[in-house]
Amino acid sequence: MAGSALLPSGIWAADRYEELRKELTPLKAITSYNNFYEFSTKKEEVAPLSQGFRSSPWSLKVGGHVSKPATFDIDDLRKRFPQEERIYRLRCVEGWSMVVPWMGFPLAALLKVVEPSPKAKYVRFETLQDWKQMPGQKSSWYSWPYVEGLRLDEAMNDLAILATGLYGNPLPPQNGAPIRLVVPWKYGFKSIKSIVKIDLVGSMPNSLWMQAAPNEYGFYANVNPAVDHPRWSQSSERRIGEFFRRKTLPFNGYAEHVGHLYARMDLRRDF
Ligand SMILES: Nc1nc2c(c(=O)[nH]1)N[C@H]1C(S)=C(S)[C@@H](COP(=O)(O)O)O[C@H]1N2
Ligand SMILES: [Mo]
Repeated sequence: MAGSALLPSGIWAADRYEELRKELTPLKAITSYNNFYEFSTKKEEVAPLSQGFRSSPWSLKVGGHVSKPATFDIDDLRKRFPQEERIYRLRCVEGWSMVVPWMGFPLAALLKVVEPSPKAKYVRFETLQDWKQMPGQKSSWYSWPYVEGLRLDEAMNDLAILATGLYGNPLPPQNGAPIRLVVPWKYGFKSIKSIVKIDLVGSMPNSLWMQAAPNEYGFYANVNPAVDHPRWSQSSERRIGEFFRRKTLPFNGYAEHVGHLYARMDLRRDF
């Protein structure tokens, strides 16, 4: 992979990249402690239950308010968009965190190819629906398929990527093979896995978590130590592999890159 040769340019270098590299969570932990409710709500069950998942062939349909809707084959996507390494903090809304070396490309690069029209205000993402492969989807507790969304300007921010790998190898099923979103300044649930469809839409998408518990999981879900979850504090987190809790950073440490997106918003109300 090209990751290490490509010394992160622009905002990367500024983001204490080499320091984060020293904090990497081991591959073993990243691939065995997973939230992926389509397989199981128990983190340790996800990896074993997902091993036979068919992530090839795979196509990703991009449409909605765009001038050039298209369906991409995953191998074409990998060839068309240069894969970069991006080491990001991942903060789950449940209060734990990791540091993950993703491989992927900016979501903005894909969106530019399909050319969003002026009506496009939000981006809506959808995970595969196939209960034969994903036993968790037999549960009617959640409204499948898993849906997530971003405002268009958030989606165009260079930090938002579509990841296709981690630690230099293709994504394993439990981490969202073959392609998933990674939005490092938001709680982990926004980073939707195993995406089959992306639509540019005019109004705010209704995500699976907003439908499940609107008072607990808002659309924005920016990591914010000052706004507690109704059932627990968000001021600190447990980094997997560490003993002491550490302070949670505003926007998960990415405030200088994304803070401007929310300048005129009340982050307590729009959580
Ligand atoms: N389709 C789908 N995407 C998902 C989830 C899920 O259950 N289904 N869980 C989310 C949550 S809560 C987190 S914390 C991250 C976990 O990603 P990881 O297992 O790669 O660490 O994936 C997110 N993406
Ligand atoms: Mo999460």
